[in-house]
Amino acid sequence: MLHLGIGAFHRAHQAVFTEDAAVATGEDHWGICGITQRSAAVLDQLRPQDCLYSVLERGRAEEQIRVVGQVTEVLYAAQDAAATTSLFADPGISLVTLTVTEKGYRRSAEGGLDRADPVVVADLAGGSATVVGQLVRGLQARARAGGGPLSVLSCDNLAGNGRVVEHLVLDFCDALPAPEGEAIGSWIEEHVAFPSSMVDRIVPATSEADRAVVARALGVEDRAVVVAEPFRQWVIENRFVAPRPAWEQAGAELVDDVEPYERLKLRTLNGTHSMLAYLGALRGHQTIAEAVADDELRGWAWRFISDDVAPTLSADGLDVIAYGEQVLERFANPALQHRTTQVAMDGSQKLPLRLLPTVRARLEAGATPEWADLAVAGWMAYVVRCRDRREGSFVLDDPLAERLRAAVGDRTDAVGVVDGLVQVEEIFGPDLRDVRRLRESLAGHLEGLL
Ligand code: CS2
Repeated sequence: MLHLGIGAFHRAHQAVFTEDAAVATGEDHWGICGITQRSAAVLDQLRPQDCLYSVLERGRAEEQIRVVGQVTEVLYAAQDAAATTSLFADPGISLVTLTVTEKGYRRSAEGGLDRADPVVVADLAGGSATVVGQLVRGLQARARAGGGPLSVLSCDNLAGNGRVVEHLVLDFCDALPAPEGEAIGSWIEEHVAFPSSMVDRIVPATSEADRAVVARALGVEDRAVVVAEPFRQWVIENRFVAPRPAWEQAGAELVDDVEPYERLKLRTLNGTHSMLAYLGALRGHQTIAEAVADDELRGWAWRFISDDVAPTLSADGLDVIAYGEQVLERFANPALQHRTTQVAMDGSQKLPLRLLPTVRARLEAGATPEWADLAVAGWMAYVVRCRDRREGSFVLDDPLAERLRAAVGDRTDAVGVVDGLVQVEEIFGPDLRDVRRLRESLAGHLEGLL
């Protein structure tokens, strides 16, 4: 299979499921060719060591190390564009998976292809720098070579991630010159499936201390160590048109409708993660575990889950309360040095997916989402703090950082900051800025936080 975005999460999650499936079934013909996107760093780490790497699993009481051998090659999209495109045409490839993070899809405020993005424009002219460009150019190569069906499986934290990819790919085809775009568009509709999946495993950034632990244990230097919690979950929409690994033999769940699981995970786990990241960072907590150990923050997180998130998911029939309790226990794992700043990254891409759906659903139900509003206000206070502090853990790492700085300006009053930030349509859409009681609730929380 091809994997776009071979970062730490993929290596601790999907590659592990794939190796476990190989062990369980004895079918060890699934190799992963990773296409790294942002830099050649992962390629430089993995290639010299035969693409082997270790997963340092840090449980509360014990840690385990396993060496994973499922990755067989790594390419760098910017340097190996031709090789990447031709791999799509390889009959040995039946599956493409993605973990390119929320910002990797380069979507417009409306959720479609951002045709104003200069990199997208360049790809429409023949490039393949964007993920959607790599997919379409690769599928064109496959179509030209008379290749067979292919499944494209997103493993990113987006609701309906398979639909998101399909929509972007077909949007890209529509934006191509007519005969070319129609030809590849109809080929894709006939030969490609875009199943969705919900993925879950906490994978903190690897530290030098982690690498030292592995070096002592293995007796070799592994420059590609990834760190993870013991827990992992993968719920996959059973909609494939070509062979795939038997991931269900490794504990993955194949379901007809994955969206209830995605909503549960995004709104409960990821929403609470962001709440604890921003409110925790503002209190000087370096890690999520420290934030959860703060009784007041844990109490607020619990109210967020039980009072605001749970009512929005009642129709899905999943046990939000039990899941929420498990999530807070996972967050409390002191062995994971999961930094609040790591989770705080890319807030402009994350809030619309993990916090604002809860806000919207509660407003539509006529309720005031006190705790979800507190989480959003926490993000706003974090943006202000990054403007004022610009050091240490307060650097605004966000693709819209400049937009956000401009939206906040030099305002110091809560009402002014809220009014500035709710204007950012990529985050709040065209509607939420006009919801007076939301603005008032956010300003009330933000006043206290500032
Ligand atoms: C985290 C996620 O950094 C973040 O935004 O909320 O990476 C989270 O750790 C994973 O989704 C857990 O499955």
